[in-house]
Amino acid sequence: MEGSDVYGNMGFHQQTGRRALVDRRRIQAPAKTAVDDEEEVDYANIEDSVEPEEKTPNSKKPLAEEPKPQAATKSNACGAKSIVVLYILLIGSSAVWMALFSRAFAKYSEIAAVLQDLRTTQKILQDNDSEIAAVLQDLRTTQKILQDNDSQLSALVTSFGNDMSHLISKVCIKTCPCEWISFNEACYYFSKERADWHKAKESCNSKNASLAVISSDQELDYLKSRIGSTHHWLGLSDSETEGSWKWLDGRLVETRFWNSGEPNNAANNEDCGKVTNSKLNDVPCNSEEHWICEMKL
Ligand SMILES: [Ca+2]
Ligand SMILES: [Ca+2]
Repeated sequence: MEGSDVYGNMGFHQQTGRRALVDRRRIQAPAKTAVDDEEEVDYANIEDSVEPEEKTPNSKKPLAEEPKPQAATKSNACGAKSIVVLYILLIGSSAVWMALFSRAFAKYSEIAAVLQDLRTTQKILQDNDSEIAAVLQDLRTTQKILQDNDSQLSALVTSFGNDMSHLISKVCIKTCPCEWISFNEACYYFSKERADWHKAKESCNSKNASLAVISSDQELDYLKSRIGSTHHWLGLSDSETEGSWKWLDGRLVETRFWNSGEPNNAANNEDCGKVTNSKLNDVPCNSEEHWICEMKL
């Protein structure tokens, strides 16, 4: 059919015109863009859209109306919306990342401050440890000194105890009983009561002592100084042999110890001797006098 051939030629001319229009746009475009690609896609769509027209030879569309780029305009709007959405997403994600980064930075700052505090605390503890170690060392040194001193003190106490025991033993030996007086390693007892010579002698014996006997001028002078004006029996008599005066220890009585004119054996009854503030005198043994007991240390 000629009509079909004519319409078919018209479709061919329409395709040729559109391709020429696209080629001009490509030539006029400074560079290939995504939009151009879309146009190419549109071109294909156009071709596709033309094909049904080939199948419908009755369609009569003017050549000038077909090149309208409606699909390209829609694609550009859709791309712009996508770009806006992308920008919005990019801005939103950037804001989120900024917020997260700010929060992380704040946390990092807090952690850094905590770490700094921990380091400071650790340093303080280390310093305190050093001080404590020094104090402990001083304490150990002091403890050792105290232990050494304690050992020395224990040794001193032991030595002191031994010395004290030794001294006490000596003091006990050299100490006279109560109411006794010490002189030249001897103890003397001066009686407050009076008795005859024999009772006086027994009294001294009951005290593990004896009537005092004189061994030196110093002893006689000492006893005289203690009795004052009173008279005291001593351990001397001539009861065994008249005129032979002896001390109770068996020694003869020294002549120089007698008072002047003594012993005179007055009334032929003076067989016992006593001491006065003027040396020795013989008197009757039944006379009642004070007496002096003597105990050797
Ligand atoms: Ca006589
Ligand atoms: Ca006489």
